[in-house]
Amino acid sequence: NTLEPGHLRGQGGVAEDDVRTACEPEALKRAFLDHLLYTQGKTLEIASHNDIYLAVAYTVRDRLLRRWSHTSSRHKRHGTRTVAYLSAEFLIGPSLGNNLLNLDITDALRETLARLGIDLDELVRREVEPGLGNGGLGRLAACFMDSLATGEIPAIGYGIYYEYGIFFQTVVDGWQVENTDKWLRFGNPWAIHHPEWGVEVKLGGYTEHYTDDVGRFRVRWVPEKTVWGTPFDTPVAGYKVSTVNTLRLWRAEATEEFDFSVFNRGDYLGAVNKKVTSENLTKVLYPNDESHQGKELRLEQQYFFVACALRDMLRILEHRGLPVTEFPRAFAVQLNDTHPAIGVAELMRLLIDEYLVPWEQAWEATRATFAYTNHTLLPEALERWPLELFKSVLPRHLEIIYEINRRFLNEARIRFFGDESRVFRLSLIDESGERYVRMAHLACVGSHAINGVAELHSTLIKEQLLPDFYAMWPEKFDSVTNGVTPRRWVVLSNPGLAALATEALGDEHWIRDWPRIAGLEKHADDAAFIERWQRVKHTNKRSLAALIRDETGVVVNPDSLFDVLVKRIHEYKRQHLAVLHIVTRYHRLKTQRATDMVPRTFIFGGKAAPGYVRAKLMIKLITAVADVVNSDPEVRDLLKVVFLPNFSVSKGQCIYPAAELSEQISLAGKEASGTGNMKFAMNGALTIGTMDGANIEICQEVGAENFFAFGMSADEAQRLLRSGYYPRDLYRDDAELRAAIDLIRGGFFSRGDAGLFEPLTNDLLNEDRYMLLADYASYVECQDRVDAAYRDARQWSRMAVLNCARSGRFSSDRSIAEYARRMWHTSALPDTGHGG
Ligand code: B1H
Repeated sequence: NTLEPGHLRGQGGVAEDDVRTACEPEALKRAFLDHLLYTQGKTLEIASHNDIYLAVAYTVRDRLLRRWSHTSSRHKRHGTRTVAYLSAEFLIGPSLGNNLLNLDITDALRETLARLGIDLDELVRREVEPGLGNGGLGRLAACFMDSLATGEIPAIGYGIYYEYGIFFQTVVDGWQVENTDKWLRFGNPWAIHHPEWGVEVKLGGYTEHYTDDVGRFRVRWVPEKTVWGTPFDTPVAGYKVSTVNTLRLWRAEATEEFDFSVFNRGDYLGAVNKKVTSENLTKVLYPNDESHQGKELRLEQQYFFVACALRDMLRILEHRGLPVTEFPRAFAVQLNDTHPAIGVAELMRLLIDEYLVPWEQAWEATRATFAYTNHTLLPEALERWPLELFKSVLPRHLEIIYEINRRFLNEARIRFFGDESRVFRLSLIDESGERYVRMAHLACVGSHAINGVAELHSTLIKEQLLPDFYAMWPEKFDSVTNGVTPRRWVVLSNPGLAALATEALGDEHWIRDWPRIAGLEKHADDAAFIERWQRVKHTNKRSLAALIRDETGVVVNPDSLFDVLVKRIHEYKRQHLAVLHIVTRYHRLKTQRATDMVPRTFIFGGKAAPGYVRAKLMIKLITAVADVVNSDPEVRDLLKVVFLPNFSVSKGQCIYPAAELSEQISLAGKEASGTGNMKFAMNGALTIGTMDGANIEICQEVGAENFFAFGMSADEAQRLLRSGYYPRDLYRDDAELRAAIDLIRGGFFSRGDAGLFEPLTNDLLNEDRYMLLADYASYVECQDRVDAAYRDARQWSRMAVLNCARSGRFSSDRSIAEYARRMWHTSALPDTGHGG
């Protein structure tokens, strides 16, 4: 980082800030009142909360746009390589607080608005967030956008402007109920629609092969339909730098208002219907985290946004006066999982069919352009499209994939002489039964780099997921451990900790250079510092307790240990293992009068995919146990269980800073990385976790003595599975485990309905794919050690400080620096303030 923090003088101003975008209190006031009147058409007297919010947001946006236009012209002038981050999900969270922070105008605006009787913090708290992602993968893309801008790396995020984001979760009688997330209802002030950059996207139909006038062999794709894609641009500001990058999300529309041939036949409704069908394309985000559904609309969504993105990059290239052959030097395209992997075939199609580039040259350019990040090893999440479906949506792409495959397999046959079974396994087409296109294989052959998202995950990719590709191209495989942005996850979420860090470290450099947080380590034994640390944590716990009371009616004790498990609900993440532990505690309380137990509050949150029956039953189990435990007078304050509905970015911002124990209890080998684990550690929670994903690296960094590790390693789990795993034996031999399972399946938590949780308990006894029972004893024993450690408040806080101080590696700034250097070959393009 060569930049002086705050090199933008005065409250976040760029040198050329004009009257309109100046950041002094007077200018902010003028701008706000102008927007209120001239954009919203209201005076302060009659303005609604939303009018005020929008006028404030527009005031902030003007300042972003000013910097954004400077950034664009600087990028154009220097013609440096731009990162195009392709992702079906961007879970950016609320924008106002983040933009104020990065522009460094929070205090000025707060003061200005206060004088008008407006509470800025209330506007920030009440902002609706766009839920354009499912979980970790989408949130990672958002953290990366923040780090790219902060690192001043030219970048555009490309994705989909879903009209409905991830569903809104409520809990009724203990069951998850989904409600549509109409996030655009009151307008989205951050995005600017650019219909003039619209592109036409073809879908379906067939291909025609012909020879053109000059005797060249050509292919024409005759589509069944076309849709029109237009971008919505959201400026993404870096932290206290002048760079503002772009998040460009595409919405589908009908190509023409009416299909006139149908219209003229008098079928007015049919014509309108066609328009509606086109618009369905970007209507809704698929809510199935980590489970692939071979739905036609989903494939269309993926192709749609990728086609729009690549067309857009070609437009930019042309605008810069560069020939198409310069594409790989102008853009580094990162595939966030296989959801945009069709881009490999689409770029080939554009180059060979539309720009008439010879195949070999096009292929070289394509491979130099793309890099692929894998995010999961779960077989049910790996994307494969039935061949017939694929052909009906993308007939030309299937031909191109066949040709890529033909050439690739010839190369493989030479490399693996005589090994036809390996060639069969490598193929882009799965022919073991019904035929499928394997998207991970397409992404692999079409990319120059492939990475996993944590060290263990990357190793397993090489050894188990793609061993044949690894044997062929070992040099392509890499590992980049995930990270999260300390701006949102510490500075915005935990202002108390931020103030303490700045004071202890003497400056704010840690905000852009997170490893400097290591400086807190030398205060870990300072009694005065520890006391302040504890006060911050306690304040955060009280705010979370208030939120819990407001949302669930449950009153929790802020002096109890806050033990938190928030993430998507999935069997491999094993929320039900946490329930087994809670039931064990309850059983101990009832049978042993264990009065010396450390009072704990177990806080759960997370959404289940609407069609994932088992996951929904897991929510019901959590809430059923909560109901019984919370209303048992004998339990008093020793045990409380809450399920906080609708876990989201905003909820996370309240939860992570208040947590003391972070539950990361997936079966080792199943969680690719995890990123929540990092947010907890940064905020000074200790982790109880398995040796899975990035937990392993967190444990390494913070030290095993400051981490509660339990359970089998990935190796041990696989060996046990291979040697024969009999969960029922474990049940038979462990009295506490038996008691816990028996309470659940006996109907104790379901008013005597013994059948309710049987799908869960039967599975645990008979198959237990995620080996909860194998890790149960180790988990419970580890939780007893947690109790013992928590009794010494001073020592606990010391460990908490060390967790935070040693989390330096888990900033997304570090992840982005690794991608930039090793995959993208891009570097920062900072504003030198001399007109570049
Ligand atoms: C992750 C997904 C995912 N891995 C399919 N895979 C989806 C797959 O809608 N879909 O079809 C949506 C999401 N998400 C997560 O990525 C991993 O489970 C985490 O371990 C990891 O931290 C995160 C970011 O790398």
